[in-house]
Amino acid sequence: MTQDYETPFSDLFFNELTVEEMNIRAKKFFEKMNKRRTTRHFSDRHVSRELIEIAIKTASTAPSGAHLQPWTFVAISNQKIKNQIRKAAEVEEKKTYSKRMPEAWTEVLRPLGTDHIKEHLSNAPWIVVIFRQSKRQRDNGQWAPTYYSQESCGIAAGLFITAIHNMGLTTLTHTPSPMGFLRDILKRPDHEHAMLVMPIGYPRDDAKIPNLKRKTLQEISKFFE
Ligand code: IYR
Repeated sequence: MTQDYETPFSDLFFNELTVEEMNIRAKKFFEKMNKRRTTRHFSDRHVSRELIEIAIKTASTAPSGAHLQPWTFVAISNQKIKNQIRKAAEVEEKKTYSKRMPEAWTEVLRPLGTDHIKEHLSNAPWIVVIFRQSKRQRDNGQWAPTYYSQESCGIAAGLFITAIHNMGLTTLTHTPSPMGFLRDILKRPDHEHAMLVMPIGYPRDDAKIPNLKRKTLQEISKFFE
């Protein structure tokens, strides 16, 4: 069924490639993404606001439930605010690591070597916090729900991480728990929920990554042909 609000899926949006070109691009992109790793060791080297803006715009190309785009990206380079966020995150994380995490959780975190010290929050030149909007406001001011906001923001976060990696920088998906303090510090409204904190920058010269292996295709997939 064609509807008058639809525009053609023209070459503005879709360009068919040869099968050969598809294979070349697919492999190249996989190789690029397979080199993405997460480090907690950031340098304080300057990164331009423009690059962060482009990463946010890339993230916001994500599909979302009913196209409500239920996300707000708060980008912080202000050192005082970064310090404030680090301090508040460490207070919560100290309680989480020492009291709130059950053994089944610490068991899987141990090989990653994480702890409550969050130096990446004050060292990295930028921190971007993704807030998920659980409601939307109609033009007349009334409130209404958003749909699949977790999924939508998860997809947007994936695109953000990909954009950062593609531009030659690194980011970390940090999840201080609980995250309520971010709404207070960053003055976001009640219907916005902090979902991920992502420091962005260059890795430090002595940056380390954990010794991890990715699961094989056989382990992660099943095909029915
Ligand atoms: N949120 C804490 C703990 C943590 C939890 C998981 I699951 C990780 O994969 C890594 C860390 C933190 O960000 O340190």
